[in-house]
Amino acid sequence: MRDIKLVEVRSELAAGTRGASMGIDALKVASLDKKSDFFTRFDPINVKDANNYLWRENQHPFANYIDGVYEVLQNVFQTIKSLRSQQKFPIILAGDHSTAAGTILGIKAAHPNKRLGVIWIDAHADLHSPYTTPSGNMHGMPLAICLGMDNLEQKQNDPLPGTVAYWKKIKNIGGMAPAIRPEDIVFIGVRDTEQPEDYLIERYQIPSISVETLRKQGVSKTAAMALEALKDCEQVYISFDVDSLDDSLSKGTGTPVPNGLTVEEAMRLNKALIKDKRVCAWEIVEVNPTLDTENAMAENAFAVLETTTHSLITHF
Ligand code: HAR
Ligand code: MN
Ligand code: MN
Ligand code: MN
Repeated sequence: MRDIKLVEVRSELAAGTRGASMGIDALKVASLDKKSDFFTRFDPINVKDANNYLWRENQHPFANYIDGVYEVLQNVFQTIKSLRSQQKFPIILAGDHSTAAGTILGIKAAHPNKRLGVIWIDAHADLHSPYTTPSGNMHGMPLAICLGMDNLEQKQNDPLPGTVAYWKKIKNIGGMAPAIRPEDIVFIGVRDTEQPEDYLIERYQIPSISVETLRKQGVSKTAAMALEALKDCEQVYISFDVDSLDDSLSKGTGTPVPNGLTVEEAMRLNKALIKDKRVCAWEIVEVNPTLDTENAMAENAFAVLETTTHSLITHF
């Protein structure tokens, strides 16, 4: 039996559009509309956000609100490190995707000697640093944080010294950077990247399974391939960004992208992946109900959340 702990992080600062902090509540509304008892089964932990920073001026071009994001990531880190030390299985509901860095660093800190693999289901690669970001939005940076990679070869920006100081502190949360190696990442559904990210994917040969390939070879084979690519890892974390879904199904997210997964594909994929005994945490992010119509995004995301959790409960 897996000892599941639901973790709620109303993160918001790292997205470019306001509203992702309300994503968790939109998931709860979706569960009510579906008459699901999902949320009655868990007593969630609430991780403290730092959304008050939004009423101040952003001091950090090229890493917006990095001072606040640093606080949130530290909070997520502490929570996940503690849960993993107690062998609990965190299911994390978060706003913006920057929180995934706190999750990864926390998993690693609880078991520093276990090699950690990451399955990143997203339209985006989230490999930017303040030196390469096209937007300054830190939800495009969590994997660079965990890899400890600035990608200076592809430098586009000159972040302020104060920003660089925070960036160093963020990469060093937990004090054991880097938490993951590039060869221990697998991308699924990534289809909207910038040149500096393409450079890293190419240079480190990070496997990236496209929606087209997934469809051609089927979901089961894709799941098996992803897990096989991480065969040297003793623990695996799965990050599900809802913009991996097709833009027709994900209007209620900050950065929808065409040619994505169907809800059915996402459900079957996560269901299959989570049956691997090395998987130790699962995260869903980036639902933004302020951009949505009739809560459609949250309903799609909730279907994935419920199915994946059910698969975890029934398999173990
Ligand atoms: N790569 C772009 C940027 O850094 C867009 C990435 C942000 N979107 C996300 N992350 N939701 O997956 O601005
Ligand atoms: Mn993302
Ligand atoms: Mn994304
Ligand atoms: Mn490998």
